[in-house]
Amino acid sequence: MIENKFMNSNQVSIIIPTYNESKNIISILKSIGSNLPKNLHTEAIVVDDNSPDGTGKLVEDYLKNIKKMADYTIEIIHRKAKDGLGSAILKGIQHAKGDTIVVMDCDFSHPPHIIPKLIESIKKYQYDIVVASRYIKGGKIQGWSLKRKTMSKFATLIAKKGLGIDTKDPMSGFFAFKRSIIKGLNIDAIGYKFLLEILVKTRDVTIKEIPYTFQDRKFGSSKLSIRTIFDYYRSVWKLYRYGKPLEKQEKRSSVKFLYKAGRFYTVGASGFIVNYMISLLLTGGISDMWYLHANVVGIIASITTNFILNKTWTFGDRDFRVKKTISQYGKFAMFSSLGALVQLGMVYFLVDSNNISYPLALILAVMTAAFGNFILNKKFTFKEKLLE
Ligand SMILES: Nc1nc2c(ncn2[C@@H]2O[C@H](COP(=O)(O)OP(=O)(O)OP(=O)(O)O)[C@@H](O)[C@H]2O)c(=O)[nH]1
Ligand SMILES: [Mg+2]
Repeated sequence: MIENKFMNSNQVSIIIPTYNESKNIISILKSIGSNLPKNLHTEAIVVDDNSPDGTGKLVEDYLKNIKKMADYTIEIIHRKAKDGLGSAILKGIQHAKGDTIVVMDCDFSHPPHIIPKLIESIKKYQYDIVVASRYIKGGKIQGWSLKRKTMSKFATLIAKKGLGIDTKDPMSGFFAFKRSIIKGLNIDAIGYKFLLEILVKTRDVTIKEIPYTFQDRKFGSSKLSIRTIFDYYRSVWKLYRYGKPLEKQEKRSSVKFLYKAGRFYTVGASGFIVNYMISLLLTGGISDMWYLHANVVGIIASITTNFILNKTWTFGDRDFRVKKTISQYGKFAMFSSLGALVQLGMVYFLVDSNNISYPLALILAVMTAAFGNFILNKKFTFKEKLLE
């Protein structure tokens, strides 16, 4: 999808998405032109979303009036309406002819004098991805409020911990990469964070970070909105589901089986705590519900937390389509009830007819019911082979 038959091996394409950037666009295009490495052809591709302030028209007029240069060309792509930064970048890449892609904002937050360093790291040192970084030694942010800095840091932390990314500034909007690394990838381009998606979806790539000072925009206004923030968390969630379960390295099926059984029992124990705490809280702590009602709420709550933990952790199932998840939940709840019946029956049988003491009978019954539950859920709820 992202391949282009005109791709040129000695050309760099710089993608600049714009929305209402009339006060910045011409000066950034000029500034990029005067900061380019020599002996290389560079094309700047402006992707404008029909900006109401006339950014697109401004570029068209500018292009009519300047002399064509041999090693720096400018193109503009017009889209009909504002369709988000990520998809604008993707559009630019689809159009690009270069084998090296640079992505940057138009508002001078990303200083053009860094561009040659990005290109050099790719062309000369053969890195696959180069990130202009605010969060390594030598990098800075100027002009942001504490609130904006905290939001950025928090989002970065979520990306690093949640998605297992080592890059210090995975939320950077200023980066370059070899176009070949995204060949064949299915890019969603939700929201702002294009780089994050590449970092998650590419494997075995070499990454370098180059420090720079980010400066808040002087002209025009921010497009960062609640929607942007919402889109960010949606994209992290989607990327999380894209990831592989952690135990993928383990190949021996017996070990995998024991791993999962261990997790299932651990989740069961956590469910017991949830059940116990909620039942107690509802009868005394936060309300004075009748103890049997409170116990029903406790049971439902623990089945729910057990389900979520087993789905995501024990079985590493990241498919959360609503219909599928509800059907899995139904089976899980059914097996849990069945387990409770088995447990009751077994305790009765062991204590009454075999004279085994109640505590021992309880342990045996819980272990057996939980094991049966594990097998049933493994096979029927999460559709795994028994030994896997
Ligand atoms: N084509 C297109 N460009 C966009 C869109 N949203 C943002 N941009 C551009 O993407 C770049 C980054 O957007 P900014 O508004 O600067 O976002 P930000 O850097 O997080 O916020 P500020 O710097 O505070 O304004 C700028 O060049 C914008 O003009 C969009 O929906 N479509
Ligand atoms: Mg900006």
